[in-house]
Amino acid sequence: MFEHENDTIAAVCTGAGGAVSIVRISGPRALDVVRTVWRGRRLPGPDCPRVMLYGRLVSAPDSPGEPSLAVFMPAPHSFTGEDVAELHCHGGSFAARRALRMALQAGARLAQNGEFTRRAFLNGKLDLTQAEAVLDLINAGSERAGLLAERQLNGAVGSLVRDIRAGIVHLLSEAESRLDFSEEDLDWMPRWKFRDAAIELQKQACELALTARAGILIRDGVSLVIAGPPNAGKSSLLNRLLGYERAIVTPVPGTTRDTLEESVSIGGVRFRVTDTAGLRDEDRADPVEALGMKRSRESLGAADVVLWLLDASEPADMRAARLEEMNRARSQTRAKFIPCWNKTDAADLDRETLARAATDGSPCPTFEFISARTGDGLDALCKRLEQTVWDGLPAAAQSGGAAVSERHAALLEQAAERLGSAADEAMDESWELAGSSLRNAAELVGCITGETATPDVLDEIFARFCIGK
Ligand SMILES: Nc1nc2c(ncn2[C@@H]2O[C@H](COP(=O)(O)OP(=O)(O)O)[C@@H](O)[C@H]2O)c(=O)[nH]1
Ligand SMILES: [Mg+2]
Repeated sequence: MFEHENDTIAAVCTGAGGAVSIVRISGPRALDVVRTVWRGRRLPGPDCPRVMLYGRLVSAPDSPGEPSLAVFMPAPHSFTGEDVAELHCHGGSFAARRALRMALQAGARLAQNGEFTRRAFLNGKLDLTQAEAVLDLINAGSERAGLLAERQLNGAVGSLVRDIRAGIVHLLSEAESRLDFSEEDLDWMPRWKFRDAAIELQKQACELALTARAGILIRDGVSLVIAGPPNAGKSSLLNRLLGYERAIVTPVPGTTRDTLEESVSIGGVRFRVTDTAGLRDEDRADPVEALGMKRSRESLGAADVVLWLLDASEPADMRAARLEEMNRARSQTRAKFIPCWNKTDAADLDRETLARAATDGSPCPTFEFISARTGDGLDALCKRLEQTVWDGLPAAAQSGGAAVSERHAALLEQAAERLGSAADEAMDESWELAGSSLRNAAELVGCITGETATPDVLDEIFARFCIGK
C-alpha cells in the first residue's frame, strides 16, 4: 500500500539500450517539476497540451544543458489520468538517470513498480484486467500471446466479467426486494426462474474460467518434449524445427547426454521444445547417460505434449520392442502424446504396415510419419502439434476470443460455487441466504475487474510490473 497516492512520481520508463530514453512524471506537480528542470523557447503547459517542445535540460545555471524534448499531458487525458509530463532525452542510462535525478530534486518521488499503471487503474482509466494486460503485452513471447494481451487491453475479458457481475447484481436486487417488501404482494420472478437465472450465470462463470487453460498455454508457451529411444533422430528433429544445427547429431547412440530446451513458434504459439537423451535399458548406459535419462524422464513428467520418435528403418523385431517401450512411457505420462515414425526416407516399409504395427494391442493415437533428414511430413506434424494444443479447449478460446488468467479463473470458480448455493437457497425461499451468496459472488467477480479489489490484491498484481510502467 502506498501512503500517498496523490503525490508526484517520476521514473525512467524506457529500457536500457534504446536511442531515446524517457522520464515520465505524473501527479499534481508534474508541470512544476518539468518547468524546473527544462527550458525552451516555449514552455510546456495547458496552453499547448500534448505538443512536443524542443529545449534543454538545465542541470546548473551556467551549463548549456542537454538538448531534449518535453511534453505535457494535462489530466484527465493522460495514461494515469493525472497531469503527466515526459522528458525525452538521449538514450543510454546516463542521460535518463540525470534527468530523473533532477526531477526528484525538483520535488517528485521515485515511482514504485507499476505505480503509473496502478494510478491509471485507480483513476478509472483501465480496469484491473486491462492493467494486467499491459504486463502480458510486455511479456508476450509469441504472436498469439501478443494478440491475446491486446484483446484484453481492449476490454475483452473485462466486458465478459462485467456482464456476469451485472446479472448477479440484478438477481441480488430481486432477492433483497423479497426481504424488504416481504409483506407486500409484489410481482416477483417465480423462484424456479430465479434458480435458472443463477444456474445460467454459474455456467457462464465456469465457461469463462475454463479459458484459463488456453490463456496459460498462449502466455507461457507449450512444453513439448521430444522423447524416444537413442538414435531415433530426436536431435535432428529439434534442429529441423529450429531451422539450424542446435543439437549435436551423430550416428552414435547416446550422443545427447543432457536435456536441451529451445523456443520455436508454431502456428503463432510458442513451443518450448526439449530434446532429451534417448531412453533405453539403464544397464547398457554409462553413468553420464544414466543421469541424462533421469532428466529425460523428469521432463516427460512436466510436458504438455510428448512427441515420441521411433526409427522406421529399424528391423521389424526391434520396432515391436520399441513400440512396447513407447506404450509403457505413454501410460506413465499425463501429457498429450503424439507417436511419430522418423527416417521414412530410409525405411523400406510402407506407412500402412507401420501404422498397423503401431495399433496392435492397445489403441494408440494416430502416428505421424516424418523424415527429419529430408523434411518430409514436417508440415503435417506442425499442424498436428498446433491442433493438439487447442484440443479440448473451449471454442471461444481457440478462435482467439478472450482467455482469462489463473487469478481470474480462481475467482470465477469461487463465484460459480456461490451461485450454485444461491440457486438452491432460492428454491428453499431462504432469501436472506441467497442474498448473502449473491453478494459474495458479486464481490468475487468484482475483484477480477477491480471494483472490489483490496489494496493487498493491487499490491500483489502491481509488484510484478517494472518501475516506470
Ligand atoms: N535416413 C535418416 N537418418 C536420420 C534421420 N533423422 C536422423 N537421422 C540420423 O540418425 C542418427 C541419429 O540422429 P540423432 O538426431 O542424433 O538421434 P537422437 O539420438 O534421437 O537424437 C544420425 O546419424 C542422423 O543423421 C532421417 O530422417 N532419415
Ligand atoms: Mg540426440
